[in-house]
Amino acid sequence: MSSITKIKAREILDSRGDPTLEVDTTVDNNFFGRFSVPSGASKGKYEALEKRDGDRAHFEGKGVKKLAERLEQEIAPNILNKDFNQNSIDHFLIETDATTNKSNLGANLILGVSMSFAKAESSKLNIPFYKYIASLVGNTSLTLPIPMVNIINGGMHADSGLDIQEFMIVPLLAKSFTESLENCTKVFWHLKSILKENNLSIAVGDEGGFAPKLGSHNKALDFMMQAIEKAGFKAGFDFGVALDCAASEFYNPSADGNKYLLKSEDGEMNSDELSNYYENLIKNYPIISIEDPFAEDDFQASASFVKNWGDKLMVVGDDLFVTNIKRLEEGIKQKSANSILIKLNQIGTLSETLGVISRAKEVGWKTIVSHRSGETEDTSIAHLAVGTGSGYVKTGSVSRGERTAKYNELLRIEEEITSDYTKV
Ligand code: 2PG
Ligand code: MG
Repeated sequence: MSSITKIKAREILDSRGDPTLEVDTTVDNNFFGRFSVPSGASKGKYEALEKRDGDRAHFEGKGVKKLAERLEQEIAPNILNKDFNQNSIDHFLIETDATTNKSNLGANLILGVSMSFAKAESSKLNIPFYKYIASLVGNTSLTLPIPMVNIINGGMHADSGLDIQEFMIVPLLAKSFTESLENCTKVFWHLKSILKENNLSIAVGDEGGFAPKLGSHNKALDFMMQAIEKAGFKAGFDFGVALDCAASEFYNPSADGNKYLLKSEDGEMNSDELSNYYENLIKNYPIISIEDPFAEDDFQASASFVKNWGDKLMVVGDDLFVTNIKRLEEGIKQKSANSILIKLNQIGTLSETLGVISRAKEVGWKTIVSHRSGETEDTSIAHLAVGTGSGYVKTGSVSRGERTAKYNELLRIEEEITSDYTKV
């Protein structure tokens, strides 16, 4: 147990220039932890609530200054100089909030305390943060994750006009994380040259991938295939492709008839047609993973997709599960996925996040630790991926400092870890 001796909260900026909360926690007077909270753009409707001040005069209502004050003035006095461990601080926060979606205190406030406490604890134990996380879940095999590198941005993350939100490359044969990252970077460079040669924009979107106006998903995938080959690799052998469809963003529940409206494909589809559309992509490109292929309420459509494709692909639930154990249990029951995306701020505490990872692993699902599209320089998710032995990490492209911060931290961690870089 550790005594929380100081809590300080402040408003900082995230990578979109939106205000976000940063929390500093000191335990036993000497040991310091800091965490800054990320923020999504394509948020799942079942995520825990991210609280903002709503004061139009300050950051047009998006500020978190009052939230920081509330933490210091109202919540901290009930925490200071009391003994906690990770479980008890997280439970204290959950009970104080007393809502199902953390709408009283805000998932951002709660996560700020939960994670800064965790980091202070690892400092007290004088161990790297990934080892602290490993100790919480009893994980003895520390492994570096395979990166899913988002080289073309669409959906809510760019104005490229592509409905699919993320086009990612996944290195399949590299022998280390370091080698994985180098190989992905080469493909990214070649994609840049190819776009330039075709007089297309090389400006990047929110997650650091290129965001040219390509007009169709096939075009995006064709350019990716070319970039992989030009970088000296074989598509489908050295590299696979992962897509995040984030389908809730192009699903319109009030549309008459077909509710999936894919602007870049000029198509209105029902879930069967959308499934056929994906099938076509899978047959033509080396797709190894598809995230949120259907809307966040459609456990059923995802389940049929898993039935058809689950033995060949990772079918990943993000908005579908929102790192929430109840939704995960529903997904396990209905077999609506075989993999889960993990985002700390979707649920709000480290303990709940670790519970979800453990449960997913227990049923043999793959886990992907993920950033948000609005990020900070914080590198904690690199440690979360290693400490939990999650097979994959998704933290954007190999550009934009808030994205490379996580990859660079994984390079540093790899220097300390001797275990094999194996495929999970
Ligand atoms: C996603 C995420 C991260 P956002 O949908 O997987 O890439 O996006 O943070 O905008 O929800
Ligand atoms: Mg997603």
